[in-house]
Amino acid sequence: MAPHGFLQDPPALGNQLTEDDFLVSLLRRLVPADALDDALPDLEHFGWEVATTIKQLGQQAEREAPTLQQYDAWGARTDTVVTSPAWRELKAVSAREGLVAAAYERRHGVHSRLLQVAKLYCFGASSGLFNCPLAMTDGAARLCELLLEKQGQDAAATQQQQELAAALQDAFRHLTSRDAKLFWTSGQWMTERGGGSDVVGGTETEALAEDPSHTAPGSWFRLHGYKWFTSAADGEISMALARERSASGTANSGSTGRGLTLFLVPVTRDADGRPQGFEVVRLKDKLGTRQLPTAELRLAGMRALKVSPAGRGVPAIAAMVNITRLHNSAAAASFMRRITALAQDYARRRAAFGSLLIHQPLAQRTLGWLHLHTAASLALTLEVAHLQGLLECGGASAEAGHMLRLLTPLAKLFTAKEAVAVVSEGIEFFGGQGYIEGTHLPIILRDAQVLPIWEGTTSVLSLDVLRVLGGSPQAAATFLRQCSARIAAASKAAQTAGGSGSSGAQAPLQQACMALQRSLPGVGSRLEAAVAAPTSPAAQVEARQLAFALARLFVGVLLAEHAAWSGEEEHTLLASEWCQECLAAEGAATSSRLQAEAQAQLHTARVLSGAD
Ligand code: UCC
Ligand code: FAD
Repeated sequence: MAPHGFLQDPPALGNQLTEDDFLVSLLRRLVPADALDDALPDLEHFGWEVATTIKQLGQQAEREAPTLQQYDAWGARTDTVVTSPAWRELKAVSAREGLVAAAYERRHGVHSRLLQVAKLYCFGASSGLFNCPLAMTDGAARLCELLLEKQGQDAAATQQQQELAAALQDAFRHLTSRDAKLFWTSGQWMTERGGGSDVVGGTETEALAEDPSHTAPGSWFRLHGYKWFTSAADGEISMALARERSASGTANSGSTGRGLTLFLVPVTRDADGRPQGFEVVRLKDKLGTRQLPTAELRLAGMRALKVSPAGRGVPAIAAMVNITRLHNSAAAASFMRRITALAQDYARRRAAFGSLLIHQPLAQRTLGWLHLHTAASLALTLEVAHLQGLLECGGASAEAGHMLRLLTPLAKLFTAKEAVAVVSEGIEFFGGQGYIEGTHLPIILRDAQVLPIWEGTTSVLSLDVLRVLGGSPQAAATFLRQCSARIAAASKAAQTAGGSGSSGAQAPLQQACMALQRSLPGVGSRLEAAVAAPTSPAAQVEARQLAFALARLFVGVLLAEHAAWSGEEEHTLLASEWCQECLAAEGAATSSRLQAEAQAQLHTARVLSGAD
């Protein structure tokens, strides 16, 4: 007998690939059979590792949070970031499993990125947040790759350009290595005390050329400033933004006169372990992500290699940020999947009012809701990964390029918010146990809460969506055309199947397609208003609603498309439930109604926010 006469079976975690039917089904549709057959054994093996040994490492890394030893026993400043052995082992595992490398080896051509993201999705919730340094490492690798491609086109390279190419090649080789001894992680130093959203306005760090006659990309600079948030403070390199200045103090900030420049920064220490050109001022005391060493750094003449033209740092680092935003989406879906899988298992072990939760209608509905919202985020994330893979292998049409640019911020902002809501609901499913540290459930909630904040907050990314719509007249039209064509194709497939799918449940899919179709004019009106005046106060006050409307519609399209392909009842129900729950309001939106609403909203926002 248990000590107090009661012992609850804890939830168990199975293979994170094979038990995730929706993931496997999506992969079967998106990846050709030969490539998938080749990739599946590795994914299946990994699916088990993340449920067992890797999960334990992740939990250990949280228990043994990093610390900062600023001085040695003799009083010398060392600023050593002490990490858990588990954290270091997670780095080695990441290298061996090719969690960054796979995207660049391109073993599966255009599908390599998608398969890598699927693996990251399996890894995320077990990774002890090591997926954060991996995101930045992957972003830095992509940046190096793009910069090298640009360099390669220049036949008459100067000596500086050749040196730059050599440094980028060296970094790329380490960032994408499968050898744990060679593998490097990268930081991403953007945020300063003055602001992380408006990076240009907030950056005070200055870059001074070592040799004033050499300031072109490929030249060495010294950085002086203060980076307010630097995660993965134990990385070997970082990509950093700074304001370039000449020795006389004049700014060199490109044509806009306010631009930043991008630098590759080797993070080095001397033989006694003392940091070279920087100090770790402190580690942040955070709500979550406690496994992750997030530091404040003082840069005091740190050596840095200029990698972008003067003043073009933000557009240059955008290539990195777009990859880290994709990782953020994968992490969000991963947290959602983890809490859902655990809740589904727990429902078979926990009884209330005389029967197991799994047999009770309202508990079933809650589990269904968790599953639906997880599936939605996964489908959207894999769509972005698919497009990113096309782009990286030169197979992206102009249309795919527009979709990728629009869907990357949409997926990040949408999945991050979903993760917080889904994980919170999932925690509640466990009752009081969900609130108890030893269950390892609270970690998921506190870690999920960072997803909408870093890599661009929800509001900032909604404004980025406006930037995309305003910057390219084709973006909105492409989005609507894609939705319309894909809904029509799904509807046609559902008609053709005529109820002959495995379950004979095509009527709900037809209804879902009709609901999607009905919502198009409303979303179209929202888009029209945004494109007409993307920087207006009215567009800004509506930006989040627009972004979520676009994301919800597109998720509906993806779920309908998948259901039409598979013909399975479960997928049809996902599509129809999504459309019922999430699209109801869109059909009614007309241009004049939206205009009136935006004006009213501006007034309401001013009054209720206390701004008036
Ligand atoms: O948070 C961070 C690390 C956390 C740890 C890693 C977690 C990874 C996930 C792990 C999962 C567990 S690092 C800090 C991240 N910070 C941000 O993301 C900054 C958020 N703020 C923005 O995104 C803003 O919108 C800014 C900084 C981009 C605004 O800057 P500007 O200079 O005011 O913006 P402009 O003038 O509108 O844009 C400058 C140029 C334009 O191109 P040009 O000059 O050619 O017209 C834009 O089109 O940059 C271009 N641009 C982009 N291009 C801006 N954003 C993008 C983009 N996303 N893609 C392509
Ligand atoms: P602010 O920019 O001051 O924003 C404050 C609020 O204003 C936000 O809610 C924002 O949405 C809102 N806002 C801003 N502009 C507008 C607008 N135009 N309209 C409406 N609302 C607006 N940064 C790095 O560079 N490297 C890292 O490694 C890193 N690691 C991090 C790790 C953790 C755990 C955390 C929490 C943050 C990390 N960050 C890192 C910083 C992160 O990217 C920023 O916190 C984030 O980008 C927001 O910047 P901020 O904190 O300065 O907020």
